[in-house]
Amino acid sequence: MIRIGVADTTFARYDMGRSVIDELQKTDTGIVVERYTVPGIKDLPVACLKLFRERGCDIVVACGMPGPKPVDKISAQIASTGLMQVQLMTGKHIIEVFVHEDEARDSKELAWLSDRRAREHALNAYHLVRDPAYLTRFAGQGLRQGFEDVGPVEG
Ligand code: RDL
Ligand code: RDL
Ligand code: RDL
Repeated sequence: MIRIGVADTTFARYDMGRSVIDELQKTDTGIVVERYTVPGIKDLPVACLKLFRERGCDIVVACGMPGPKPVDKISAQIASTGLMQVQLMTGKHIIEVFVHEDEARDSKELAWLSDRRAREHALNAYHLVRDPAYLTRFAGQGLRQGFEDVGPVEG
């Protein structure tokens, strides 16, 4: 049985964890989801570590929303570095679903982007854990999560 962790935050202005879980539930009835919500992105690395060690997850999707200010960008870099460290400590993937508040023009687009990036990365996590070779068929295709794919270049 596949156990997928979802770590998310109360700081985020959109419930990306719910989008991830909704998307995962469409794929396969054999998935168990373990959710862990923390205050903010800097709390995500240990949340992910606990999802691996204490709740037996095979992969974790970590959702967070860095704010628009320089201090938030620094927090995002620290959080991301922590997530890398946990991946290297455990040898397991953490799919980082970060949506920066200033990527979107307004709150409506921020909600749309958050939902779509969360759902697309939920499927990336699902495929990585189900069949690590699956994504190779899309290698070099310029895929993005949220906004439109940019596609491959010719040459
Ligand atoms: O451990 C408690 C907090 O320090 C932690 O939750 C931080 O991640 C909170 N936080 C910041 O302190 C900050 O300056 C967050 C951001 N910016 C941010 O942009 N997004 C967050 N948290 O999710
Ligand atoms: O874990 C899921 C994603 O967070 C991870 O795949 C990132 O590497 C995706 N990514 C970004 O989030 C980003 O801001 C990438 C880039 N920029 C980039 O420039 N090139 C990438 N990925 O290959
Ligand atoms: O070059 C335009 C975008 O690719 C760029 O703004 C990316 O950095 C946007 N982005 C993030 O900022 C991020 O934190 C992306 C991701 N995560 C991601 O996981 N997937 C993306 N973009 O396609």
